Amino acid sequence: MKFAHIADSHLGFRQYGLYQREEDFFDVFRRNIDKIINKKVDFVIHSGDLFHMPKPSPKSLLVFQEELLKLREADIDVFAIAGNHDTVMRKDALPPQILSKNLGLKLISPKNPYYSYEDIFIGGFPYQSKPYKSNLVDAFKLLSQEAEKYEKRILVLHQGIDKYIPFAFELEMADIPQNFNYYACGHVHGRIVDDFGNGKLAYPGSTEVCRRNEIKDYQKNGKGFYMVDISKDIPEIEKIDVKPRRESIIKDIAYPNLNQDISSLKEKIRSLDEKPILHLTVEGGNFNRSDVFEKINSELDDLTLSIKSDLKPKPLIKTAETLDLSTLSPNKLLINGLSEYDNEDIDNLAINLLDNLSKDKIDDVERVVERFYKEYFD
Ligand SMILES: [Mn+2]
Repeated sequence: MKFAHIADSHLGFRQYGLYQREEDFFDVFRRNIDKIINKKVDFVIHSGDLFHMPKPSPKSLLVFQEELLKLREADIDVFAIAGNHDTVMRKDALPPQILSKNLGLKLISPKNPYYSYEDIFIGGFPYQSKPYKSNLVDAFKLLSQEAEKYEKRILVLHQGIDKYIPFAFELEMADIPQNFNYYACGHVHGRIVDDFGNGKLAYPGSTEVCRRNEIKDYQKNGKGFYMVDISKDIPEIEKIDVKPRRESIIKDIAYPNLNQDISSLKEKIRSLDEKPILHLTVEGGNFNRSDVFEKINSELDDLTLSIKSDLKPKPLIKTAETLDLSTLSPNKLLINGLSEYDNEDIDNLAINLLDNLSKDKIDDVERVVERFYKEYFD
């Protein structure tokens, strides 16, 4: 008895506002499903964040519908729970997965917290934020009790657990019932397999790279899904890799090597099938930011989908002796401290915040921050 465990496909995520990235997420999802069908599994568990948004675009819904129909054609059942991305945080709100119920999707929800597949219990609870942890703990009592009636038991979750993300968890290890054979988790985008309870606790990770800080795990552990043989005493987990079609490259360049490193990057990029996303850091020299920015872009822009550059020239460190003490003011000190951004808007933001905060004008602060955020990130 084998099943595929997949999570965090984030269909509809248009990273950096680029439609090619949205297509990348669709593409890798389709290839994961093809491989799942190829592996002739009995069923699939999707552990949440199937969609990137609780109100997915018609295209995202369509892509999922097509893949679900392929699985149905192959006689493979699909069980799913909602993650934080595909949940509207409102009582009794329905996740978009519900639209696929009539196509056979088995949605694990507060209304239907568990299913059985032959002698296997498959139960769980959708994502709960930390203040609502008691919902989970209550559900665990019921699930753990019901699961006892089955030979094999799977708990499906979309949560952060303290052991794996110590700064942003909702659940602690001690909250999780011990009597399951497999804990099919989603939410952490890296790949994790651990011993827990009567078996294994696993995060298959996201199917694409959603953030820069996931690149390291991707390079080390790959991306894809897990194929689990639950018939063994301890579930056997096979890591199946499905490579995203586009590479993400992180390169730290010491300024004196700029030319040399750019040519070796060019060479590397020419060997790739798709234009990569490039994360460049240049530091270690007294250089002019806009010159380096221009150089990088003129050399690499055509070869890449997107370049994220972080240019850090050596700061001109001022000692107390060289500082003109007569002109010292809080605003000047603030701007001095922000010199590495070299951005007047950021200087103004800081001065504005300092001014309003020191007068306790919280409403004004909120307005200022909101306006700044809108201009820069919307
Ligand atoms: Mn996610």
